[in-house]
Amino acid sequence: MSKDYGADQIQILEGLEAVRKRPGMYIGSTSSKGLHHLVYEIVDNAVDEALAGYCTEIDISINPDNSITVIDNGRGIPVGINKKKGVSSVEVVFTILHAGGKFGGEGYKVSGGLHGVGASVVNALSKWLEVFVHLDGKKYYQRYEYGKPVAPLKVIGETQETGTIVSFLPDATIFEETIFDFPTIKSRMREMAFLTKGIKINLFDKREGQEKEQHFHYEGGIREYVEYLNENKITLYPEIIYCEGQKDSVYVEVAMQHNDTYIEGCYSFVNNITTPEGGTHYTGFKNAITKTFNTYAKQMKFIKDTDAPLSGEDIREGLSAIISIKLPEPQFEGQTKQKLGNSEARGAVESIVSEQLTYFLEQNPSVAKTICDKAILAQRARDAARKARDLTRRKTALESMSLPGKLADCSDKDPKNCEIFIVEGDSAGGSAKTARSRATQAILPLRGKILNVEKSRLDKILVNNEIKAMITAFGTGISEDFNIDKLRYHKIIIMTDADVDGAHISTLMLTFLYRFMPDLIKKGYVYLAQPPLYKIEKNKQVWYAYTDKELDSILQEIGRDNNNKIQRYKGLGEMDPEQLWETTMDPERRVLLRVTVDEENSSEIDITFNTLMGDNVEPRKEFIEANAKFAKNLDI
Ligand code: TSJ
Repeated sequence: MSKDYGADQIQILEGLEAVRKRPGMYIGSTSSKGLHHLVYEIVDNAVDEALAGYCTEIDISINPDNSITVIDNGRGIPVGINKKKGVSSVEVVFTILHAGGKFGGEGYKVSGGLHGVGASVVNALSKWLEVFVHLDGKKYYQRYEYGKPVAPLKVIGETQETGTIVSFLPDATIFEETIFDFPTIKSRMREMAFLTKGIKINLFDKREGQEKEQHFHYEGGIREYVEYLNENKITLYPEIIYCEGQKDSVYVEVAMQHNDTYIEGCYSFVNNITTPEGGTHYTGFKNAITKTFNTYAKQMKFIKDTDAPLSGEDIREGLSAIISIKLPEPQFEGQTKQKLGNSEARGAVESIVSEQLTYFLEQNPSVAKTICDKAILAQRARDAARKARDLTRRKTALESMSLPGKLADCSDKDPKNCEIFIVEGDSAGGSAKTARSRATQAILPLRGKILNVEKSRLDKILVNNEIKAMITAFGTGISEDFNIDKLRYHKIIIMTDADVDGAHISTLMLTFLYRFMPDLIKKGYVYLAQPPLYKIEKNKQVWYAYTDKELDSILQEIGRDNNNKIQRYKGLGEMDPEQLWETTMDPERRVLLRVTVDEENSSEIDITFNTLMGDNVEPRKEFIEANAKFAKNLDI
């Protein structure tokens, strides 16, 4: 017995050592992303307890020392000695890899999500971790350092409550980033609360000077999630279509509602984990709605038997939907392991949605007609767009589509060296053309506001001159035709005025790029130029300030007196070419923001801007300036 115990201990330590040696294998990365996964991993355990029906409330705190505390009011992690391992079940949870549901004896089983890597990985990657279990009238406590128990679990007092409290401090020698980001945790917790109806999730930031809290509680679950997705949009009907059921041990929940945009916003989850690449459950959903609407539209004679059927895309145009399934042994496939593979999920979702949606359409004929009408319009627009695109495709093939007339191209033909400035307005475009370095900098002036591609159908988009000019200048094609190898410039720089209109135009530009050429953003080719806000002159010397703060510090330095001449730039047009060059375009001196997207959080697109100074300077973390909730800001 004691010999076995010793062998087990060694095995455990080797297991945790493996996690510390190759953290990326267990949590994906040691960047900020991996750091935040630690929190989600612990919260998942508490959510599992809620799914099992024993926990109603979870508190998460970011503590002043940047450690995390998670508290639930569940049953408490079992404290008895695990027969096989010879230590408490609590210690098993925190020291055995992949403990979730698999380890022996006493019918111990994690209920809901048999996913994730478990609390032991968090423990292994923490400088310290403390657990309190409230159970059977007692308070139990144990502490670990670098994954190793300091002492066995012991009773430290009495309590009438039940629940589990876990605190941990990520090991700074393992993570590149150890500061938690409140908005990141906030949006994941909101998502968790939507996906777990009825649960109360309270999030606290207790760090000095940034104290704040958020409370999430949705009795309507994913129905409220869909309301949230459509919050700033015009919906086509007031009802949320909702389907729920279980088949072959797959529990299925779907909620959906159309809005008046042309964008599909369907998000799928398996055991509360997002599946950005979809998979069998999402396929089942798409099959179900395509078949059900076609059957209904034919039956009601909205479309003739001889007409082409409505395509899935036509029906999903403007659809916001959440597909959430729970199943015991999810298999994830694909490069990023984000695509569900279980075939039983397809059948379960397809049959539950088909049956309940058919019933809904029969009960709600006016909603059904609204959706069918919209899908039929979408089908016509798509036909028109296809024709327009076939035309451009043929052009590309035959006459290699000539570059737009307004483009002042650069002479260097190696995309790596080249950049294109998309400039608002002809006059600023003129200055930029004069100012530029001809060899490597191309200028494309655009006139006025560009089309909001989320509010227009593809046929309109593809005949818009501004958009056509960008597509041909970039050289990549769009959507299915997109080919990044044909990109003609490795920097696409959006240059607009530093005012509200300019911000609006940048947003519309980014919307277009994100919807039609998302890889340009994902691969880091898209930038925003940063024209200065102020010019300060004193005794023939000139300074530029890019923010109000910078203006302040410059004035501090040179003294606030009457010899200062301060000019506030209202637009790029106010600068002469030389000024534009030295403040905004010169690779040696300019400030650029690189645009990135947070892909984990697809239902809430986060476009982030990272400041780059000069060309050869590394991104400077302390400079991360703006974090715009992109999807929510489209209607400014
Ligand atoms: F795993 C963990 F330590 F990270 C953790 C677990 C962290 C937090 C905040 C909570 C939990 C947790 C685990 N809360 N509730 C539970 N429940 C159980 O472990 C449990 C309790 C009773 C039974 C039973 O069958 O009686 C089974 C389980 C899995």
